[in-house]
Amino acid sequence: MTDCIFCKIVAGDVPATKLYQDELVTAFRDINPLAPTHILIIPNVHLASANDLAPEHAAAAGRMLTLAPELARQEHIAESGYRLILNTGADGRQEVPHMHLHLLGGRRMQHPLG
Ligand code: DGP
Repeated sequence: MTDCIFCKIVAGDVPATKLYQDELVTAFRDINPLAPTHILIIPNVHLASANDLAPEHAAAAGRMLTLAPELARQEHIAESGYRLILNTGADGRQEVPHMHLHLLGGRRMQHPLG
């Protein structure tokens, strides 16, 4: 999508600190980190939110999930733990309309969710 900031990051048209990219997904550091480690993992294809997930996206969705522990190990937070968040829609407080998985760690998260 031409006016999507995350599509532009995937394409390399907007700079980002990319940690991983393959044919399905891209991972980069959040511009406004809420924890010592705050990474966004996104599908390369434009999906506005998790509501757009369909069976043909299973490979990308699976890659997003399996990449998370790899990046957590790379960031040395796998043992201490981390939180994966997939905000969806207005009530989910999703601000950027390109589906993204937050990987947050390096500090103790607040409990409970919400
Ligand atoms: P959400 O509220 O779940 O839609 O979170 C969107 C996140 O995206 C928010 O933590 C800030 C981040 N973000 C927004 N614009 C940019 C950008 O241009 N570059 C990077 N690296 N992160 C961005």
